[in-house]
Amino acid sequence: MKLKFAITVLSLCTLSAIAHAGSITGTIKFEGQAPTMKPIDMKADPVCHAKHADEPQLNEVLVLGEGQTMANVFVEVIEGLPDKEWPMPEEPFVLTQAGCMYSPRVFGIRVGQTLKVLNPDGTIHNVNGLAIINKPFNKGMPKTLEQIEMTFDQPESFLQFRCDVHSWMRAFCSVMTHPFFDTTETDGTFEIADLPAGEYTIRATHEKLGEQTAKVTVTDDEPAVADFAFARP
Ligand SMILES: [Cu+2]
Repeated sequence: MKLKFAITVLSLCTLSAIAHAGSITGTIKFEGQAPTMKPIDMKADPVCHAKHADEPQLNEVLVLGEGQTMANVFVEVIEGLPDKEWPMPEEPFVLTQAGCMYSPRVFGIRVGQTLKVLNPDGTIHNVNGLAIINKPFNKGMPKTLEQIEMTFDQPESFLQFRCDVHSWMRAFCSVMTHPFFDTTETDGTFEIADLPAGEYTIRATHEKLGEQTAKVTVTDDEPAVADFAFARP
């Protein structure tokens, strides 16, 4: 994917009091004139439409915070980890469809971890998983079915979820073999914690603006910082 982008990687950080060792942090920003996100027309389903009566729901392809910080960028370690079994979260990961929008839109889950998908809307959704490496699935969720569960048995990046009832609904799930990943929120920041000291390659991926990688040195006593900037191609 050819992208014109600026990338800044600061491998040293001067913060010491608050950040802890063995971590990578950073901020991700959008550079240039940001496109205006349009409201989503949900009139096709009056239940969805009514849930956003006070304020229209904007398209979430690009979600920016103050200073054009970017939400929904998935950051993960892709090289440098020792080959071992990493501890698994005990809790399932929860994806909701409240207000006829997937939340979170972009997320990571572990191979074998339960994904709980909620339908609190009182309308029908279907969860169409366009898996390429895992087995594709398509599960209907009539309004009486408030919860389903699933797991994934293979790592896969940006497995896309769609709802065929509501064409605007999209989510992207990365199925991971380790816990060293994070998704930015509106403030654009991420933190990958508890990393053993070492040399790593990390990758930041946005659903539309592509991916970037950076090499980062993690030490026991100094957190590393990797900032990324994305722009329109
Ligand atoms: Cu739906």
